[in-house]
Amino acid sequence: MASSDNTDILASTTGGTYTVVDPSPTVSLTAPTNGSVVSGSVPVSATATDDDAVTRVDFKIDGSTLIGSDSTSPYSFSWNTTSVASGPHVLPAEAFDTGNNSSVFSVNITVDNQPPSAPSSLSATVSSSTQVTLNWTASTDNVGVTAYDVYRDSSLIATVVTNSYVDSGLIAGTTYSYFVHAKDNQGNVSSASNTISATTFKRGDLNNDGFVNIFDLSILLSRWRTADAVADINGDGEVNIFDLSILLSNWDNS
Ligand SMILES: [Ca+2]
Ligand SMILES: [Ca+2]
Ligand SMILES: [Ca+2]
Ligand SMILES: [Ca+2]
Repeated sequence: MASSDNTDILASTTGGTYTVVDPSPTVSLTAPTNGSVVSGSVPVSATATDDDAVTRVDFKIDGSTLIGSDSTSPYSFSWNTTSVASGPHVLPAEAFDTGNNSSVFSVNITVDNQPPSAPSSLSATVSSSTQVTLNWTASTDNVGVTAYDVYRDSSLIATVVTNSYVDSGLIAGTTYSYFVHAKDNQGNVSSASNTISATTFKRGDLNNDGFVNIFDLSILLSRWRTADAVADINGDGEVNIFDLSILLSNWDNS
């Protein structure tokens, strides 16, 4: 005969041999949640109850290495996840009662303290006096790349999710340098890509040969009254007298 409650046995029996069962605690991990990705220092927290008293809750990563223990509710501690390798882990919370009976509640988590690989093969294509198009080879990550930070002359100018960016509104005939960093969902940042420089076209230098001359005038006239982006120097949507005026005012005699 077994009972789940010591008091019941004493009250209702008069003799014989009995096995007294001391119920184990109930325990639940409230943070981190099952399936979550964690990095850096994270709060670990459990709730536990017992018919008598919970004496402590132990946290053992992958069931082997004790990473924390708390004897008072809320059963919690701050865990520095860099103590384990990035990747999937099992995080159990084991609650003990005064009789040293225990129960375990585990969650599966992924630790990600590993930054993405650096973006590579960053290239810059100048398409006008005001615009540079950047392309690079995508980074990889142990969990996933979520964004790229684009820097112009060492200042962050954009955060994009694809591996290309069009930098517009630039100044004609000016050299800019660019590099890119990749980020994952945990904010781990890769090292920088290669640095690439690009010089926007001189204003009116439509064929980008370094001079504003008859060749550019020829291009402009051949695209007269169209919306051609290269010949529309002032960007008003049409190749017209204003663009001709700009071209002539930048005319190179050399
Ligand atoms: Ca108990
Ligand atoms: Ca990562
Ligand atoms: Ca030219
Ligand atoms: Ca125009």
